[in-house]
Amino acid sequence: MWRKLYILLTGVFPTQQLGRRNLRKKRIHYQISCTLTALLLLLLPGVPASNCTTSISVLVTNSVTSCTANQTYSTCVVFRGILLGGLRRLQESNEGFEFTYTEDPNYGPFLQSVNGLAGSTNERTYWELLVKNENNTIRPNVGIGCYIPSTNDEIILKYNMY
Ligand code: B12
Repeated sequence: MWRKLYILLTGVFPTQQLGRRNLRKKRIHYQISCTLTALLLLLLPGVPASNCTTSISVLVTNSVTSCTANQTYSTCVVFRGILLGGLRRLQESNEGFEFTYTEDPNYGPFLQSVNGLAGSTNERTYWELLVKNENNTIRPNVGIGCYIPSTNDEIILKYNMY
């Protein structure tokens, strides 16, 4: 069984004398293995996404300058995964969501900018993290590197003042 699987996946026959019939067989196996490899490669990028079981939405809102419209996106995190992972996945999905963060030595990732708009110490602005689930809105007492979303959380990234 392992020998057959090996031949099918690699297209290579273990060292042995091959007659004409076997040579033809080998070619067919090779073609099958090429097709299988191509199929596997096509499926591979989908593998991490299939682990992504906690669906969340992300609302980007601005309470400082009213000129930017609210934007809502969908993303997901893996089982007990952190929000930062979901935000990265969303950014990589090219749906128009971009963010940057800085690394605080004590508290970890600090959300610095969203969609090109950055918080500023001079202007006393920052991106506040809020979470709405079943009509309750909370202000988590941890940042994007520690918050673990629950299914159907609405993550609110609110440009705000302090
Ligand atoms: C002031 C303050 C802020 C200010 C900082 C602005 C500024 N330039 O001063 C603002 C309003 C921006 C802020 C935001 C948040 N904060 Co705050 N903040 C504080 C506070 C009250 C004092 C920090 C301070 O000035 N220390 C003194 C200076 C000299 O030390 P420092 O190391 O340079 O301080 C910097 C860091 O603390 C950093 N910082 C502040 N808050 C946070 C939060 C996170 C997650 C990170 C990575 C860094 C960070 O900003 C400070 C100035 O640069 C502390 C509580 C405390 N008493 O310590 C909470 C505290 C640090 N914040 C906290 C939290 C949770 C947040 C938010 C995630 C709240 C939210 N849900 O939106 C957001 C961060 C969102 C984001 N964009 O990532 C928690 C962090 C706990 C943790 N383990 O993650 C603390 C401990 C309060 C708490 N709830 O217990 N915060």
